[in-house]
Amino acid sequence: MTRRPRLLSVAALVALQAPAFIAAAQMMRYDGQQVVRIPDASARLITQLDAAGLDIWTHRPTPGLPLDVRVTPQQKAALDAEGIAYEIMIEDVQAAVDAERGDGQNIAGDWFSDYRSTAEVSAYIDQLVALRPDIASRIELGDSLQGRDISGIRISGPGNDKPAFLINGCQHAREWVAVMTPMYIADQLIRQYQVDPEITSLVNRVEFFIVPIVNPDGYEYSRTSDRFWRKNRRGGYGVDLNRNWSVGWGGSGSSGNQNSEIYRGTAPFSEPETQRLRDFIDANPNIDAHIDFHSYSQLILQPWSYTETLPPDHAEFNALGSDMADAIHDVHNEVYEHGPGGRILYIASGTAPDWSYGERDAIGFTIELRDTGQYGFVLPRSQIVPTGEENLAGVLVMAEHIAPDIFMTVEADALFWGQVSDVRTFNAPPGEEVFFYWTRFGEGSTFIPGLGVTLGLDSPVLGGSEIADASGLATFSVRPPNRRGALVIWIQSAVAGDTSNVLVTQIN
Ligand code: 0X9
Ligand code: ZN
Repeated sequence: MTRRPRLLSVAALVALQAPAFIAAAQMMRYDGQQVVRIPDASARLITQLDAAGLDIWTHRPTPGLPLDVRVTPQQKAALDAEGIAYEIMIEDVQAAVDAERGDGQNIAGDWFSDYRSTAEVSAYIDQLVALRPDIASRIELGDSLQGRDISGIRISGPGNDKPAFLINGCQHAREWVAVMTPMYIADQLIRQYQVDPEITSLVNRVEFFIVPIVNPDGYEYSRTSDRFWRKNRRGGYGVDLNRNWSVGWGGSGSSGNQNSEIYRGTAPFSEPETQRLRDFIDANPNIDAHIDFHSYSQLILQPWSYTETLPPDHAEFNALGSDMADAIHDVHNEVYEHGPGGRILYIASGTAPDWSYGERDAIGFTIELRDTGQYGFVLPRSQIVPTGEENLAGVLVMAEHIAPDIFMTVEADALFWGQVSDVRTFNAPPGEEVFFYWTRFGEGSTFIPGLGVTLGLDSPVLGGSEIADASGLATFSVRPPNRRGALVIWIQSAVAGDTSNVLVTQIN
């Protein structure tokens, strides 16, 4: 028996390409199509499939890692004829699309029970701002190619000069859960502010910028015409926005062919959408962290994407990636692998996070959201909230990383009943008024509206305030009142926007 060479004829595949049938409603249909997973696709086969215009859903040329591709019955027969082994991931693509859309009506009630249009996302941003105008405002990055607004939301508690965190979604049109996840994060940062102590503290310490839809033209096209559209709408063929950034632009894992799903465009930043996001990052040089959300595969991709070479900060990124994966796993037991994108996924040149890291020295990660291929891009609506919940946990870990908690420390001399002793606060902002609190009760959480901070104390008593000196030291005189009550007291100091550690000390 002779073994056929595993080389697919590009001509055969192109000839077999069946133009998708356009229904009366102008929504493309995928009757008879399937998504198959080729377990060990070679880099060469992937290039051939891409050149033949096949719709590669996720590509992993590393031996042993799977490649998912959407095929017509004819294309599947061509794979069979070439002896290429595969497993069927989605039996009936049209049925999956129909199930995702339900009866075409939005489910009433919770906003996160269904995928939302650009207009609905925009209106919800306004609703969130209206809930908390003290910490939230709308941001506008400018227009897309077809003149749609690229909008977002800024969320931060009182105070200035904070590290900023940019979270964006939907460079790729068909990755719908990558719109809903940034929106879920925005929703929770606002609704849990002054409710959840960790979120309160992080919103006080970090300036969050959330831009859910970088590619509104492609997203609307995916919603109304072709569910599996990926790129922007340049010339009808489209440019892959995540191949249009300047770091590594033109390298491998991108294509100069307009019909390729990874077409890089004519030059770095040839597209208005990438220009808008780049200009926004340039206008906010305090951006220290950036997550670019995509789907699917459940991956936390650290730099670099354009090369397998490890970045100078690899150890830091790897530790952070691991902590994020753990935090995500703790929520719903979902596994997200982490590692450098160019190593654990595939080389992709001209991506957004490589630019934020390479050109702006921010921590630039890509997160591939749910799932691992059962539904792929057509993730059931019931998974929107769980995906948001687990990724909020990952985002909080990255936020902690750029804004380490507690820059102030509080110390006390030995305290005696009825006797004056000193309490000192270090590392306070020079010239700022520092407030000193104490309580007799164990750790809890109490929000102090005037300062915008959450203390780790139950029923705190304001003990006094001092102006920090040039070295950041503030000294308070304390006299524990009487001998009754607790033998220990809890002490904490605070300035606008931040607090010290909680000191638990005994009264002698
Ligand atoms: O190819 C992309 O742009 C991203 N994957 S997706 O399936 N959502 O299109 C991943 C880019 C991140 N980096 C690397 N692949 N190295
Ligand atoms: Zn993507």
